[in-house]
Amino acid sequence: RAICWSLENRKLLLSKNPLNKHIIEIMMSKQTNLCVAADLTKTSEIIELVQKIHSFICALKLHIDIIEDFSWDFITSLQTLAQEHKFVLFEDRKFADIGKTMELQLNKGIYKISSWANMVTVHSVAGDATISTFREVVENQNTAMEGCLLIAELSTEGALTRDFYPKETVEFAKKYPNFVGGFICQKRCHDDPSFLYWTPGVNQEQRGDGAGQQWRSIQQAVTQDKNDIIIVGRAITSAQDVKAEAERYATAGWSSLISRSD
Ligand code: 6AU
Repeated sequence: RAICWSLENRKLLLSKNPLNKHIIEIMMSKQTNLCVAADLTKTSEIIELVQKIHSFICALKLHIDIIEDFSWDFITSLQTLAQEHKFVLFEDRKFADIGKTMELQLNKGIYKISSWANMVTVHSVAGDATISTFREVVENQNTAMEGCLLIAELSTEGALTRDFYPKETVEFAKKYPNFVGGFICQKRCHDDPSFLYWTPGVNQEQRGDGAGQQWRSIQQAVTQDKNDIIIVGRAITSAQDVKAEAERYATAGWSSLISRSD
């Protein structure tokens, strides 16, 4: 039987995974498949950004270690905004070490990521034992963590995430369907509609940043490459009118997603 990729049809399947259940409900109620990458270095800049764009996002992606004035008040403010305006907090930490180190990096240090992030990114390069460590962290009650995304494919020129790599990454994810919500990929890397496919490398105007990043249009990312959620950073955060640009990306992203039949 042909797989039906419409969100309506996938909702039940996606809801088996706690992270995807949370995300799909937000996506459908706010009608957005936009995740904004808030790669800003001051907490006030991030809060100001969120105040402008909250209606248009399903997830806010952070790199907590680039922030120069980190504080717990900042985390509390973000959590309040996330609760009120319905989006998930996504720490793009790209864990890639042995399980024990990953556990410490999730739970300890300055940022105590597992206490506030609903989701994180994990590289598959260290093998699937790291993912089983992740499961233990998620199962701990004192955590905000609902699941993770595995990095199947990077957007940069010359990335080594090619050949067998995305396929083997998918094999790991299949072992932990309750904790792995999906993938960071360039092209949909698996034919299973119970995962979500998140893609960075999206910019409607520019094709590269001169430092290895490769951008393509929303149409390419969603319609041709068949990803579900677009991750957009500088195209929105550096725009003159951030709010209008977030709305433009969200509208174009959503219409590409819902008009896709496969
Ligand atoms: O739109 P940009 O290029 O300003 O930002 C893209 C964001 C950045 C990267 O750290 C991240 O997406 N990213 C990732 C993620 C999400 O894991 C993987 C990747 O292959 N490429 C990429 O740009 O915050």
